[in-house]
Amino acid sequence: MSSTIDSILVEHRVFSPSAKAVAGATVAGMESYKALCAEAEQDFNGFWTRMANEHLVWRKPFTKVLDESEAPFYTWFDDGELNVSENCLDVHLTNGNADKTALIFEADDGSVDKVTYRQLHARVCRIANGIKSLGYKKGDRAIIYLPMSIEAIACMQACARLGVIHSVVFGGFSAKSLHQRIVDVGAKLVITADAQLRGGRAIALKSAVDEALADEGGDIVQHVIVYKRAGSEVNWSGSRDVWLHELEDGQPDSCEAVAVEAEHPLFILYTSGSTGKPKGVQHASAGYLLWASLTTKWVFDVRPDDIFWCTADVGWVTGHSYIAYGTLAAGLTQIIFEGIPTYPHAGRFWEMIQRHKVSIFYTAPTAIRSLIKAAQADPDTHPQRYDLSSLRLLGSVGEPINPEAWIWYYQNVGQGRCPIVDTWWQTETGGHILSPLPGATPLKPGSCTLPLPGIITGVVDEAGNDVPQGRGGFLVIKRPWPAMIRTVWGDEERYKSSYFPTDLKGYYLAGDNAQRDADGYYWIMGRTDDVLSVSGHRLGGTEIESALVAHEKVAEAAVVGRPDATTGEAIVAFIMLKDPVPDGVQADALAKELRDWVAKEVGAIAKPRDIRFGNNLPKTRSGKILRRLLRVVAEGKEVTQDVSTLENPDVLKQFTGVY
Ligand code: 6R9
Repeated sequence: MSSTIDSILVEHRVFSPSAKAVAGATVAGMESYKALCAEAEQDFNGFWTRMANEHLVWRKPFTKVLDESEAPFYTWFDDGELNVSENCLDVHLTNGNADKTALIFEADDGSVDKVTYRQLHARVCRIANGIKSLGYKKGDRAIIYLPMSIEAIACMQACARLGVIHSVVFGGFSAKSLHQRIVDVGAKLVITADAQLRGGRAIALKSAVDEALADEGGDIVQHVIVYKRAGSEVNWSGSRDVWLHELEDGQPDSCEAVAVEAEHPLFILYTSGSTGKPKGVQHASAGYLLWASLTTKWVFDVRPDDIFWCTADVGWVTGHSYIAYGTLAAGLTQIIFEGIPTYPHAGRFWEMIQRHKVSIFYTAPTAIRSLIKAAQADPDTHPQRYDLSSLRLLGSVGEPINPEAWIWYYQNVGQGRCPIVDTWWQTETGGHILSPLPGATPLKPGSCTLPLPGIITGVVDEAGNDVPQGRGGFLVIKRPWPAMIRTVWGDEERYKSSYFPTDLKGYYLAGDNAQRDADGYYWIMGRTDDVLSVSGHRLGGTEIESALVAHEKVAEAAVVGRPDATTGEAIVAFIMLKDPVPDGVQADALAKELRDWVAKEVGAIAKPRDIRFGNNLPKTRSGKILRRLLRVVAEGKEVTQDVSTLENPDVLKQFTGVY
């Protein structure tokens, strides 16, 4: 991380919002921002009551706001009832948005399909009726394993309409990971596609589902709904498998939305934690939707004619809050992109912004960095070759954006005209937590600036005391907020120990290191645990280690991140083999075998970039692997730290070969 921090310190420019950005903004000027913060501080429950009444449609009004009696199991608006899908779709049938385009889908091959809010509503209703006809109802769990498509969003919304709790699994995860999630969540229904199309290739999805269901415990699944996307061949189980188009066929265009309690789980999304298997982050209906739609309106400063493009996949939380829920509730027109940024050429993003006249573009630093590299290699893919005059606002999410990338993004994509909102948040927070407001906050490249109104954050030491400005510490959220994680699905102890450790004054522990500057601005300095951020994707080092150790030739493994100019971090695996250490061709072959193994066990996104073999791993006398030393070795640097705690200091010398 040190290279990132060093470069942060050399960029001192501050970019204040232009008069144009302030004019007509949802939150216009710092005074308006401060007034909202003050309102929340003076009357916390009153502030959230006002927001929940102004931004949500309730079936049954709430009388309770925040209930802290079972802390840290907080509830919000507990006695109220609503339906999330009704708030995202039905509201637009009567507010003038019915014939507004909701989704513009651009396929991998460039073909385009559009639906209006009225059409999307009808589609969601037909799918919901189909799901209902199979016998699923409120409280059942469904796994969604679909490519980026109108169908993926419609299926999420259809579940929400019925109170069926969904858990979306990113298409890049393997059958094994899928199986783990199906069993953990107790899913009776799986919704998938025959295959997904990316970069001109069809990648099978249905066969991964078949494989997952064949494993122990997979037989709890009663139905697999299959969206025919690629026309690929699939194996078919007559009693279990149903084509989506046949299920929808003949279903009515309307479907009564089921009113659910505010705290009814809307979805469970698995994310990597510091230890063991992924955690099922459980979100509630009302509080989550309130914050997803409120942050959409504030942070993206939504205007009626905006064309919004978030490049995330619905398999991640960003795709939940800012594609499937908050942005629909806010009535935006959105781009849904099936493909990848480099196909058929690395100018694809800029070409799409030009083609669809995108006004708000929200992406990850890793994408920006890889497109900078591509533009240097091939000037035809440089954003300046495209007409990007429709852009008004840029966003960044997923990992720290280094000032160099920030400035490039600002100058070349935003043409010096568009504010950049660097949004810090997590799967667990449900929506943005630290972020500038484009019509108010002066920007400092590399900083995600300040907490949003109603959010009380801090940087503290091990005892929960605020650290002085300029000093690093744990990023915490001091007061509950409506979109916070409610629990880890099926594991209340893990929820408590991961996020509310004793000694921390009851604060929510984010797992990131941060520091604040003299203006109170937050600078994120990376994770405090072994969670890796690879191309903006959150992966658990422990998960990858367990996968490696499960291979017959591996005795022990340690996985660390090495800073990478493009992907943020690259995965480096240190492997202790059962047999003597190979070299040359044999080592190359074994490294390939292990990479393929990880792809099968966890997913292709988790493949180690570098593999280093040795006869032992550096350990303390009590047997703990010293990953901080391996990080130094992974960077190709010499270890200058104190190695006196090492049982055998010479152990570090053996990892010379990189495969
Ligand atoms: C939304 C999302 C969460 C972790 C988080 C932090 C990192 C996210 C960031 C950022 C610096 C930003 N992170 N946004 N770091 N600046 N703007 O990414 O959720 O996948 O759960 O990851 O990502 O380390 O703790 P998730």
